[in-house]
Amino acid sequence: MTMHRFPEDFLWGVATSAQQIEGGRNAGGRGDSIWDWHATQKGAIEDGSDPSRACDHYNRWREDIDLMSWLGAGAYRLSTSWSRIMPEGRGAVNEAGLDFYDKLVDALLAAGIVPFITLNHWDMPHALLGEGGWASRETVAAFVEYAAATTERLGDRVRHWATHNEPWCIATLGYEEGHHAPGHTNPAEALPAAHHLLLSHGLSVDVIRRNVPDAEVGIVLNTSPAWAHSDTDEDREAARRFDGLFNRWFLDPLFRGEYPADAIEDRARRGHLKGGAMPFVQEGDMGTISTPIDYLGVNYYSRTAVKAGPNGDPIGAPLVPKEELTEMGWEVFPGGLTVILLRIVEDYGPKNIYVTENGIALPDQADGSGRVSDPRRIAFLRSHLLAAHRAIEAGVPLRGYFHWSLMDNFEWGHGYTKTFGLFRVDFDTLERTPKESAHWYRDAIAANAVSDGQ
Ligand code: IFM
Repeated sequence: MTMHRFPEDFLWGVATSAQQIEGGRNAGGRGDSIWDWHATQKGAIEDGSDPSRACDHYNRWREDIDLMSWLGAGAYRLSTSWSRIMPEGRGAVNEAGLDFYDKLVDALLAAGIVPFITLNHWDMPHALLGEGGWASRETVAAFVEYAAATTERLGDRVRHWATHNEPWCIATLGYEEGHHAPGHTNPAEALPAAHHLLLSHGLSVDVIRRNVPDAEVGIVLNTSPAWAHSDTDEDREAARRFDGLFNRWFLDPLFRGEYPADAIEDRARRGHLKGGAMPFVQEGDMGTISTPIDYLGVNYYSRTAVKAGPNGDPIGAPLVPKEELTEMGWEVFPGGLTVILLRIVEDYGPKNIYVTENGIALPDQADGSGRVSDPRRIAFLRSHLLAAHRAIEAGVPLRGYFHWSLMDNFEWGHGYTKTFGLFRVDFDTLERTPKESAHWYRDAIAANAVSDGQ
């Protein structure tokens, strides 16, 4: 058995997001978000639930910081709720909303936990939807206002900021496929939405730097290496297309200041861009989007094995039997983390990288005393941390790892049916109980090392 030691300053963390844990829907002047509204739409949430109470973190945040201290976590990735801070999306700031995060940040720092704040983890104020949400360029200025107000208040204590979480999900699942809020199914909205997200990111980077001494500013992308399902030309071509639309559509503008030409052609062929034109891209936008950042947040859950569909369009088709997939239907493929990290470094050269999310949804049955034995999560953690370690050895500037998630929470369109937490949450009593994986992670953090179990 070999112990694989991490760098001395490696940050071990856990991650959550406001909408998924806070609850307190109308508390302290908070406005509704698009997810509060989306959850009221028939059939939008698998179990008919909503995030109004979620984990009640809004009232139990002290207890949740104690959980992190028990784990020995050095960092916590959270998001602020735009609807709590600016209930109308722009304009008036809700001081009570900022007060909530003020107290939370102070308590985290007092516990020796470094806060990493993401400004937009999908919960845009519902008031902005009337103008088109992210499909409208007007939303860009609203987001910058919110970023300014939030960093002005918290920037004296919080150094690490991310603008958006997983813009692909917002644009594609929200505006094209309709699985996420606001539930639109209009492919013509997805690319403008993605562009406005990126533009608001670029504009906010400077604003955040003005408000935060010694700031570390980045953005968080969901990444997945594309795997051709077979060695046929068709499947290889489909994998290239998937990579263009999923990974490079965001990485290229951020690091190279341009959208990938092959992916533009693919979109145009699918009729999503009339004549290949992108009228939503205005002069100067690409320079703004590619404003240098301090770190890239990489969310990694799985590779994507891709088959060619009827028009050659990419179709995800896992390479392993169904029984081996997670509750989300995702393949466990730790090697993909090393692959994507190496590729990002080689192709884009970010200064620093954090794995800002990585985790697994399992059936997680509790026994009579609420105890959860989750050996598959422990195996997942071990194999992915070893994959991250291999990347560090190969020269990737990986500075930390945030497990998704601290605790079971509101998993968007799946409601409370998918559990990713290190801590089990009983959604009747709201009691938190460490799963066996929480004990394992705690030991790994204390050792600053992971054994390969051999
Ligand atoms: O729960 C989500 C999170 O909000 C964004 N990344 C993926 C997680 C699991 O689906």
